[in-house]
Amino acid sequence: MKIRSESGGVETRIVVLLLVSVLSMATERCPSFEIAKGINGLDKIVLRECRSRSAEVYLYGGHVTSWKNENGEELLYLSSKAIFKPPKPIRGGIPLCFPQFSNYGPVESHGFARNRIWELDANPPPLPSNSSSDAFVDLILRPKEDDLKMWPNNFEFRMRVALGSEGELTLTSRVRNTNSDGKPFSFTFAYHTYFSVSDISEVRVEGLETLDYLDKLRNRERFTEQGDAITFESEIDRIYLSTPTKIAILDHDKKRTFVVRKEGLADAVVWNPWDKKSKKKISDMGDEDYKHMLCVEAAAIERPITLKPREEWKGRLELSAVPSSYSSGQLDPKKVLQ
Ligand code: TA6
Repeated sequence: MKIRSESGGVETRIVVLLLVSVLSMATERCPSFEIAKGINGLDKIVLRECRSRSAEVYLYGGHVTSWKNENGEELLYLSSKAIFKPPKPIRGGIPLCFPQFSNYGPVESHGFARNRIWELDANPPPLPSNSSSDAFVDLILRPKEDDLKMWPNNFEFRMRVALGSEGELTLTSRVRNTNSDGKPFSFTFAYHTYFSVSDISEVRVEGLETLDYLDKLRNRERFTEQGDAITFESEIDRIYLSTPTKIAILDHDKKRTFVVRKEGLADAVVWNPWDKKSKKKISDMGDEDYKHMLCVEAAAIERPITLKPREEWKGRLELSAVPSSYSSGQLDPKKVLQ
């Protein structure tokens, strides 16, 4: 753009002013943390990272419902029919299954943490973090009277949701046994993550090859994964046992790979309800939605976590979305396990 002298002067100033305001807006807004009213007036936290990446967490369920990349693209599936009204869990995003995964215990399926109102944690104990992020929020859940009737244990469930400088989304959970009667307790757990995919029949999951799994569609019988990657052509509902800490979901159409890194969570659940179950059994999910979602859930199921009073467990999930070419080589299970 050629700037002429006299009028050129004025134009330069305008350009500079524009640049300054864009920059100040950008620096002002990022990284940032904002409390806002979400669907049905439920409180949510909006995290923003500098390059227009963002994440949203509802206090209802401590539930991450959105994670967007620098192009503003949504990376998590959230059902258009999701119900944002207690006690119905929100369909999509990252529901938290605690103190019980599925019906592995005495309380309601997937536990009660996902349909309780969490609080902002004003003074969380320090959390050594290995990722640089200033956009984060700390939440806390403690049992209410009704919860204690169902699951008679006192606990503090703290969770930090952080949006990293490379756009990675990290959820770090810390569960502490605060029973004053000396009683230990055990629980199972899952980050029930719904990934948004372009076309489920074009997706493959790497990192679970050769592992044993419990197949919910076959009475939770134990089988061994034979394939060199998991691909999808029908309903799947499996708990993969003692998996590597890194799993990849390759979405060829989108030339995107989700990398799931996990700590303190030995297992991984892979779920897609496919057409029949979506239509017949899952009213808060669109009939065709199964084509655009896949749950890969970092979990602790086979060996429940047991905590004595004052003991604390930490379970960390880090999600990143990278251009596909990066991944497939890197995530050869043999290499990953080295
Ligand atoms: O994680 C897989 C699974 O346990 C499936 O069996 C299916 O029930 C899914 O969770 C959804 O559960 P929800 O209670 O949210 O409908």
